[in-house]
Amino acid sequence: MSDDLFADLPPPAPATETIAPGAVILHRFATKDAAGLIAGISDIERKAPFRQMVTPGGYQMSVAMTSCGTFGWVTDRQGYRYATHDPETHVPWPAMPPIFQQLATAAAESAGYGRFLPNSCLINRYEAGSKLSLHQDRDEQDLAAPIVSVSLGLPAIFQFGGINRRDPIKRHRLENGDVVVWGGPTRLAYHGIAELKPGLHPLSGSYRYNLTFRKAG
Ligand code: MD3
Ligand code: FE
Repeated sequence: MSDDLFADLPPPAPATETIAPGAVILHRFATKDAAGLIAGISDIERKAPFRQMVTPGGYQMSVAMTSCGTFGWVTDRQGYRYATHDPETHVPWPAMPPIFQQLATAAAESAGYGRFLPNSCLINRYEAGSKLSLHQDRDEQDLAAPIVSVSLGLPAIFQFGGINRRDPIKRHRLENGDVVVWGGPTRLAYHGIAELKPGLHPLSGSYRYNLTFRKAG
């Protein structure tokens, strides 16, 4: 009889996993904050409801979005952009809650990017069947600043390619509390989220949320 109960299992994923130059997954970095972050989302959505926006090409997105902070990301038939006011309500986006900003700053620091002070947080809400097609994030003014992303609730498969659309794609499972920091050479990498599988999460019910912190303007 083996006295090592774990002898047949693969080693656990390291807490900090570099998946490409400049891209670091901080596994479970936000797990302890997850309930507080989801409470923050509920607060924000009362002031700036989730909405499924239309792309410049005329397709309605399956992901519902809202924002907080000085700048919010919006899309319509005119194009993609950052705006200081919610186009639905014409009021400024809700302030970024201190726990949001503190987490983003701590994660960037932990991943080796000095002092990161985001002025925008895009909040994505996925339900079963929602997906985000392969894209680049290049609407931000300061492309030298990293992006910090926080996964909450149901798990998803993250698709991560290269700088060219046709570069091979790697897949990573992102779970509740996982934080990813993207900067340097991967800041303009193509990425997406595969169709969300149905499920129930104790903190988020049938949803997955993703926060992306950006230096937008
Ligand atoms: C790699 N969100 O909001 S987060 C987005 O899970 C977005 O909702 C996805 O892509 C989500 O734009 C993925 C991971 C992510 C975010 C930004 C990146 C990866 C990135 C920017 C550059 C490279
Ligand atoms: Fe993106």
